[in-house]
Amino acid sequence: MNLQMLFKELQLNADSPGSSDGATWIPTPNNSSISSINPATGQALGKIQTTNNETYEKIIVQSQKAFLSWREVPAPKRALLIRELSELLRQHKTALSTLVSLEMGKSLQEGLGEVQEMIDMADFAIGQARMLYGLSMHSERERHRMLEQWHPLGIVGVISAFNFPVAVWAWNAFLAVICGNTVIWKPSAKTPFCAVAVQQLCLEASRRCQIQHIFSLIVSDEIAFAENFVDDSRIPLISFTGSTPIGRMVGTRVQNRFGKVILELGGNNAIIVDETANLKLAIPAIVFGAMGTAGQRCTTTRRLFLHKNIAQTVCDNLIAAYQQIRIGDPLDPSHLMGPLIDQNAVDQFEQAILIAQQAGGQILFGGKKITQPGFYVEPTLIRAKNEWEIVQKETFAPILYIMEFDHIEEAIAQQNAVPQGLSAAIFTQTLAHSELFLSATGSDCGIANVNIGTSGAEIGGAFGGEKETGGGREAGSDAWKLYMRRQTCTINWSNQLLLAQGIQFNYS
Ligand code: UN1
Repeated sequence: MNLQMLFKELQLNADSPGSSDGATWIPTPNNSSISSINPATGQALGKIQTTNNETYEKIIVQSQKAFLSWREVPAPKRALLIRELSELLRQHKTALSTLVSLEMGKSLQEGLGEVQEMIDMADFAIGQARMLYGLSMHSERERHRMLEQWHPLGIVGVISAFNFPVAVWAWNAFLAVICGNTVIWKPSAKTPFCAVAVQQLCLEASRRCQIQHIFSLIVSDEIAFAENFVDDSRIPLISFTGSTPIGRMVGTRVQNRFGKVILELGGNNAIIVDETANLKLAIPAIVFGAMGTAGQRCTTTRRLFLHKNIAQTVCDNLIAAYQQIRIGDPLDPSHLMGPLIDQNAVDQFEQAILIAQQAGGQILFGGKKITQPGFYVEPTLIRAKNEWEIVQKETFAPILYIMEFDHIEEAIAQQNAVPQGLSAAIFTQTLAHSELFLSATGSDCGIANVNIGTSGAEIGGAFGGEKETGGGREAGSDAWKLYMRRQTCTINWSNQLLLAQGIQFNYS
């Protein structure tokens, strides 16, 4: 598909407005704009007009107003909007996936996977709309009934990262909307065209449902603008995906105004391979986990713990696999790895390699940037030590630190010995090792897998992690509850006022 056809199908142009109130686009041609860069070439794809304060105010007011009636629409009917959107996503899957690969740099297979994740999430949310269950409890007082119910919050602000420029918004937005909220999306300034394309589909779905102002879009790369959004007390929930340092600021600011926050921050995910592991499963899982999305997933495998008896075999197999991986234009299906997002990411990669080498790290494969247009680097394997400062840190690049162990307990302790707690995996054929890893004394991560890598979670489970990963949960299971407020109700249908705990309060 050539660029012109792609832009036509997704209704984009080289100077698109980035502000939409969910009914229409709000052009701000004289405002500043941001350029979207194709990381495979370093060339600009076009410009997006940023949102100014006046437009922001308009969008907030419309979104607040729309919420007042949206909350009264029955949840299964709200799901019809997501159903229309899921039809449009299916129809434009190839085009949107191509745009994701073009603007973000992930392989087309992974771009298709990302849009499929949106479609899966839509199907999940449509069903969930009929299952916003509350509990009923037995009151300690006779002829009393207790129950809890769930109500929508209002505006949900979604701040998403460049690495999953569309799917992570969908995890949040689809649940938020079936729960009766309206959504304002602030995408990464590195992938604004993906957001504009999705917003076009939202506008079309809204037109079909004759509804307005449910999905809004704001675009900016200014810190003051982002701070204003995060501090805005008209937004009861902010869901933020990004780095731990920025997440710490977002979390503190939202908490300061007693808003709710969902944080999905950095990971430092490790795979343990024990002496009984099936290496036919382990090797491809490690390779995909470490270099998929060029190491730019929050679930990327960054550390590898190998039992000393199989360490050499695994390293030899990994080097052989790494040699076969073709790197280049992500839209060429023979390339399994594309570029990093920008020059800064390449600099961070080089810096991390240098620091690891200075600490005594031994490079087994890669370690250099690739000198060609675009932001390409070599996927890298380094023998390292878990306690090194650089290994303790998330570097958003395809660097895998390799460590050895003697005992499984030691491997699990090392796996946990980082500030982050997103995703962990073990490869083993030993039941006791797998059970230990999954027990309360095992992995401390939000996601713990057996004979499956650290990345590539399905939407059906709750996604998120502990410690510096921020504690948020998104997507499946009961994550929907985070987009609603819980109300506990006690109903007295007797003819006397009974106080709880048997308290007597007789004054006549
Ligand atoms: C992210 O990197 O922010 O589990 C999300 C995975 C994907 C989502 C990653 N389903 O790797």
